[in-house]
Amino acid sequence: MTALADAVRAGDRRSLARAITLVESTRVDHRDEAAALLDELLPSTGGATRVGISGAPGAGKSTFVEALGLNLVDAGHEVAVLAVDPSSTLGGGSILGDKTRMEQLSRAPHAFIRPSPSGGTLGGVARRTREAMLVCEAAGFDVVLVETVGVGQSEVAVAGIVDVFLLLLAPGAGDELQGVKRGIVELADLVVVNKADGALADLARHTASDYGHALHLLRPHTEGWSARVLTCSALQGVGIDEVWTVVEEFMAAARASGGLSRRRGEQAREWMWSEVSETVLERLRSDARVRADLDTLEADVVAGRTSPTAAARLLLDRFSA
Ligand SMILES: Nc1nc2c(ncn2[C@@H]2O[C@H](COP(=O)(O)OP(=O)(O)OP(=O)(O)O)[C@@H](O)[C@H]2O)c(=O)[nH]1
Ligand SMILES: [Mg+2]
Repeated sequence: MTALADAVRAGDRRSLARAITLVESTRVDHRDEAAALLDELLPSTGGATRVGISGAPGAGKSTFVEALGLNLVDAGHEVAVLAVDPSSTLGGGSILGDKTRMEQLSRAPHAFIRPSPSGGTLGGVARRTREAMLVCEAAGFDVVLVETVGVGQSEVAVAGIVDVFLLLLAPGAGDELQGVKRGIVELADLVVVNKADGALADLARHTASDYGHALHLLRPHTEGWSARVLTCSALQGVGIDEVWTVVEEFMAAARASGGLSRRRGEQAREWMWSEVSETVLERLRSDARVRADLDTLEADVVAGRTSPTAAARLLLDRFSA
């Protein structure tokens, strides 16, 4: 693991990819290796600006990430993009589409794009993404962009691993119509109305001012920061630099107030507990005493002969006996 850690830190791309594959693996022996690797890498992490980017399907997230990523690379940044899509499998569906949409960025030497595979729980997706993020930081990336689709719960998980959470919207519809849950709007540190170009420009401005008013009524996601609303056109590359300027303002304020280290500390604490929950559950499920007559017990629960609560207690008692 030390050799792999050294190669990651030296910026070797193949080792970076191997390291991420390792942290994504669910095999028990791989989990142990991944933990050792992350321990080695930990002192070299923490140096990136971690940005979560969410929005309904078709809002233009991938186009936006590509435009922002290219600007950042041009400005001398090293940019890693992690695309979280709990609904697709590795190499499947929309991830492949994203790859093509981020065609230029994926060819840029100072950028690295990596889809996060689904499979397993949402907590698992967040865990793997978080670990992949740390590996990227150790490899020297100073910006990590995490893209996720804003329809389910994945953004709540993603908001729990980033420094700043950006919600990308298309002009027009209110959040319900865009399939974005109110709870997700509440997580936003920054709302960006995309597609502010051509015939949609006016509508984009209206949408932005609507959100400006709405956000005034919400409790800010980050203490001491009122969520900002901007417009941009990812397609034409207009307004992208302004978005980054606000991200940097956010980071500067969060560093100065101590909010950034508090947030990261809190995230690490929560991560520890979700790690505990996941691991306990994995061990419980594979425990011989638990598995003994599991089929019968489950059948009893299904048939209503045993209550779920009683069955759960029985399993837990066996496990902790
Ligand atoms: N007019 C206009 N169209 C845009 C803009 N940004 C993206 N689009 C278009 O919107 C469509 C969806 O863009 P994507 O970047 O794939 O959107 P996405 O949010 O990543 O979509 P999913 O990954 O499927 O959730 C594409 O046809 C883009 O060309 C923009 O700034 N202006
Ligand atoms: Mg996309």
